[in-house]
Amino acid sequence: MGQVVEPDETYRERAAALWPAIAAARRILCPFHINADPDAVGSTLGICHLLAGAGKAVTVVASDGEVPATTRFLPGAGDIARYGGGPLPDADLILALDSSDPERLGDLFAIGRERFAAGPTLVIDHHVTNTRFGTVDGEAAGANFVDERAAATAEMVYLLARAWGLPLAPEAATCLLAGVYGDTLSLQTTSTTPRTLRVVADLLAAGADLTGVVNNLYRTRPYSAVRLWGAILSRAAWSGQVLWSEITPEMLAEAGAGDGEAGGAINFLTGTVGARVTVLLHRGEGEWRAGLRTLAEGVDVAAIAARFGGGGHRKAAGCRIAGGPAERDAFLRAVDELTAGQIADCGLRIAD
Ligand SMILES: [Mn+2]
Repeated sequence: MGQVVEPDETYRERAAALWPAIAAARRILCPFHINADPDAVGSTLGICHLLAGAGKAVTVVASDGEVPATTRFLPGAGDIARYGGGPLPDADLILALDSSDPERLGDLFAIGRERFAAGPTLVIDHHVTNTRFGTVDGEAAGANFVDERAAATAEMVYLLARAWGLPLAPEAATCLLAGVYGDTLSLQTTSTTPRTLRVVADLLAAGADLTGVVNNLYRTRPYSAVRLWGAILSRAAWSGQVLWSEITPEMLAEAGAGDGEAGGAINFLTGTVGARVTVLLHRGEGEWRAGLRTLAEGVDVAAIAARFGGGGHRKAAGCRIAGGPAERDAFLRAVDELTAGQIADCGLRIAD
């Protein structure tokens, strides 16, 4: 197969630290976060295939009961359990991938809070805002591996698989490729590194279905999504140098679309000339769920989202805003001010 990526010292160490809890477990519960994206589903299904190959009984669970349509083609997606409340399934170990904090696991965490606290719970993630909620024997050491340099949690899973010496079947490779392609917008984000590309090369060599990943994640969409995108784009407006739009229940009903069908619209808007930050707001019950993106140098939307109790990455983050249109507008003004402050702080000239 030629050259392959070697996991570095950190990965070998962390892989060794994580392994005892996995080795001791027979039944492993792998929940992925609410409003799942291809990295959440792909990294989780990927590790599921790897550990199933190692003889483990692995159950993958969608914390909010939803499996995004773009990921339903992934090998094993048909077996994903959809959490609908009630006690957690029996398991010797909880393994949470791509979740920056336990609240991202929604009701599954709210109801299983004691189970999470008791452990063993392992956390593998690449979000800079990760709260290290993993625990084994009451200790966080050895229960959390966060690599904020990884473009996707799926990139981490590949390197861990190498460090663990687990063989990678084409099914697992396809799931991990979907994770990397999802979080890097097909290798376009600034988080994409030489290592990311080498991992992708290895995944393709292992038989990953590139055409399936690209078609399902980026090329095909239902007509309802086209209608929804039209509504989102037509509402795009400025608040200072913040470009924003929103998704309301009425818009979804009119388009006949589900919330997940807006996926990608925010990244399209982010390319708008003159936008320092782009905000896409999803209207919920008495609150807004805000996605933030930026292409601007010196702007860190994770820091802005953190001011509102959210988190994420420097160039892509999210948070929740309680209230109605007045609170939404105040939030947008605050984002504009915080952005201007960040640009001033990093010494860049503020362009008019
Ligand atoms: Mn991710």
